[in-house]
Amino acid sequence: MEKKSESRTITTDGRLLLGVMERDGVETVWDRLKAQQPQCGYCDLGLSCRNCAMGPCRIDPFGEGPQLGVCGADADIIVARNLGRMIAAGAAAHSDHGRDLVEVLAAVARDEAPGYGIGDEEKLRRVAAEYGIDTAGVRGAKEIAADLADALFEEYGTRKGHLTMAGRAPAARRETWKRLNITPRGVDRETSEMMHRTHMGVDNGWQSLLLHGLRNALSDGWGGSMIATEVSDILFGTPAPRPTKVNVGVLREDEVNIVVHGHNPVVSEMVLRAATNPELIALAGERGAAGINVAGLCCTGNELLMRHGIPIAGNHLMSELVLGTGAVDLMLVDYQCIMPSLGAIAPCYHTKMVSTSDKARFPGMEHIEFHPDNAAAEADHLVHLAIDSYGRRGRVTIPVEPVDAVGGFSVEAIIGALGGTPAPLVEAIRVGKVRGAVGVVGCNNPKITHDFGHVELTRELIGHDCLVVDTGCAAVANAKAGFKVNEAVRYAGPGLREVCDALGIPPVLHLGSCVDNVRILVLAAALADHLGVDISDLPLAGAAPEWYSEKAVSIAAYFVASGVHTVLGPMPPVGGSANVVNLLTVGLTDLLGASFSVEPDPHQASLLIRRHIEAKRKGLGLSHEVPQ
Ligand code: BF8
Ligand code: SF4
Repeated sequence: MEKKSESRTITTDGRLLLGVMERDGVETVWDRLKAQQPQCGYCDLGLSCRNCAMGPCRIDPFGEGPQLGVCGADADIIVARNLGRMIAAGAAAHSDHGRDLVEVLAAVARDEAPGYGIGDEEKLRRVAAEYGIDTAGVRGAKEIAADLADALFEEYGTRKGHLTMAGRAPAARRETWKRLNITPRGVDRETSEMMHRTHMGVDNGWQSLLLHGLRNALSDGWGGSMIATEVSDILFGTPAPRPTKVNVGVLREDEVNIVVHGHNPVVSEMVLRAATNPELIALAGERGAAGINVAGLCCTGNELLMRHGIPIAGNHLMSELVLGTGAVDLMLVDYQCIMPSLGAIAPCYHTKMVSTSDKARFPGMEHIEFHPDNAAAEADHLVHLAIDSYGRRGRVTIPVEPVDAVGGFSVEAIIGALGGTPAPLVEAIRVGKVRGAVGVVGCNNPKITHDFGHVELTRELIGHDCLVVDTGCAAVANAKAGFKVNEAVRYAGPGLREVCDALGIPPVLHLGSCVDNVRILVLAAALADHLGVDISDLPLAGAAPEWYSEKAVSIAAYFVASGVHTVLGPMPPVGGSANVVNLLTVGLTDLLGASFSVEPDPHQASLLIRRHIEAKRKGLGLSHEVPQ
């Protein structure tokens, strides 16, 4: 048993809770992965297609069986179409999340969202000015918010020909996009066009399909996700560094525990507010609880962690295991990355499960729909449900103490820590104390030992003087590993250590949720602009060591299209086409100055990344070495 849990996760809380769930006969994601073996080899290579009813079709990778689908599509077309649809789904998820935030902003402007307000008026004015909105002092915040919400809705189907926020990219990058005809035109347009192109009988050029995939991804990175992040900051405040705690040890045995899971901060912000309502705290006290504790999971958790220092109980592969503590009185979900298994596991441990979004239903969960106009009242109701559930607890197992971390590194906070300009970071890179910076991002995937990819890669990178910025489930993994306190400089190489000590920052900076990957784009653009170069000239890289989701494919594609070389852990389903693989891993370098690599071994991935960084240093005329 011990051995099995060790191959499944590197985390102590994960291993101990796997033991609990095994004792209780509860099936988890790892058991289901095993039951699915062998997984379909055609699908794994991207060689199956069910885009129409003449199919489903598959291409024989060994050249003996069919080489064409019924319509005549070959391996290159089928692989490129499948990848295109993954990007479209990922971009749609992020962008639709962004639209939900814009709806709240519009409702706030109309005074139809009780409990919500403008959390960062300075940012509201700054973003509004970017959209050419009159922000003169006499105009009130709500008036400006109304105009900005209109302008942002317009981005989803813009007729301007390009997204406004794409203007944040360095001029050289925008020129490249223009030359390749991949400037993102509208958030919904690119996703819709991808679905069109991949319909039978439309785009059958594997190269043009892949190029449109990049444009679709850019409409996420410099569009939908960027809108999600910016509007979340405007509504709930721009993050600043603050301490927090991580792992399942953040649950409290003597308090009512509410765990918020998903991605959209709209519901969780309101629940957090309700949890501080003195009447509800008093009610919890009457039921014998010492308080009401809100903790996060996945990216909703990251949103609250970034802005309020709310503790986070775990990342993707902890979402089932956390129920095994028997200490989760209410789990509240919004959307994305919520395993439909949760509703079946929860009753084994008394946990009340509630879904909140009209577009995300789950078996075994009560559905209580949140809208801007009813959110404040519903949040109080949910806290009541949690207090009731506390009284039904059985055995509680909280097997570890939480780990300290610091989150909240928005670009504004990072530039603030640098003294208001990127110059000190650029200088540290120039003199070689910091070799470069790497975004370690993305999910967990049960095909990779939980957190191993993130933690080992990050440990190696900071040990070799690369600053790491992270988001999503990677950020939670690195926080659990203890990399996000100032004392973590002990894991850093001497140069990075000196710089972090001088600035008073950890060697791994938590930039937020997955939509917050756009903070990495904005930071990269600021560094490039400061030096007067393109993003692809900088000693930067991205990595998604344990990715699983379609959103991660979109993120990786917009990183590469923005000029950031990106290393994936798990292989995407493209192996069935040598042409597609070659374009993604080699050919894109000529077009974009960046491409993809795939390397599941974190030590090898670190080597690849450091070689790339040293090559970029050389290109900039900086000191460089040959990483071994
Ligand atoms: O958006 S990192 S497993 S939780 S997809 Fe999901 Fe992946 Fe986690 Fe956040 Ni991002
Ligand atoms: Fe088969 Fe072509 Fe239809 Fe795909 S689109 S299922 S390859 S016939």
